[in-house]
Amino acid sequence: MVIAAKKIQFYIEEKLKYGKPLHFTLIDPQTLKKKEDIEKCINFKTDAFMLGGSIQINQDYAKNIVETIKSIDKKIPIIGFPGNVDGVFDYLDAVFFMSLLNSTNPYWITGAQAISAFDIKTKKMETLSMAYLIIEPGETVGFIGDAKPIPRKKPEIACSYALSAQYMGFKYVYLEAGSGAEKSIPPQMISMVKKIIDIPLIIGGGIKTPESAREKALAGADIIVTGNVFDDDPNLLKDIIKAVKE
Ligand code: 1GP
Repeated sequence: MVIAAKKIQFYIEEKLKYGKPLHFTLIDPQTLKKKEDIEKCINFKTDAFMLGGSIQINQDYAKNIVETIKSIDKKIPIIGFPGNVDGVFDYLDAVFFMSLLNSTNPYWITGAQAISAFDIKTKKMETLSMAYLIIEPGETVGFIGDAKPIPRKKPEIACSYALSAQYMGFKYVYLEAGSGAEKSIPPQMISMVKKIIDIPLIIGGGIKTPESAREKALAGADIIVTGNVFDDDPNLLKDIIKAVKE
């Protein structure tokens, strides 16, 4: 039996041992990206790239982005963040094998995963199993994923889902407010979930400022994901990444 080596999982575990949160840059391959902007992210010390999105995925752009990142830095991980079965791009270092646990549609919980599994095996790609939880407002991914978003004021519901995810064997929990969300994940929810689980906690959606990133870090996030900032103002990533790690 051949199982893809857990190199990226090891990379993340080793970095988390330093006791500081990590920053991942999410790139949505809806559009092509400038090499200089990717270079900035790497120079600002983002810890990994995630590649994916919910709609209008362009395979050629995804390939171009992977090649651009690797032409600058061969070692920085590129992890797939598939919004559907077409999101397992070639040449990724690993893929988040995600289950949208609070979807109302089994397709997003186990269906798309079953369809993708053999493709991932053929590609010999490392998988990082992740429970994906949509928190209000949920934005596009909440709509597409038929989610029943967890109310912002009900951190105990997020805790119950996150703990059940750990018991089911997931390696990561991601609390997602949705890309472009006006309101990001509340710090109280982050700290309560962090206290209840032992696996790394990923936070994303609507984090646009260093202050917001810092708030998530202080609340207990292990990995902070920003997406839109890359397209809107890549220079701001310098201060956001600093705020995550200080
Ligand atoms: C979306 O959590 C990510 O999946 C990133 O969200 O684009 O709002 O940073 P933003």
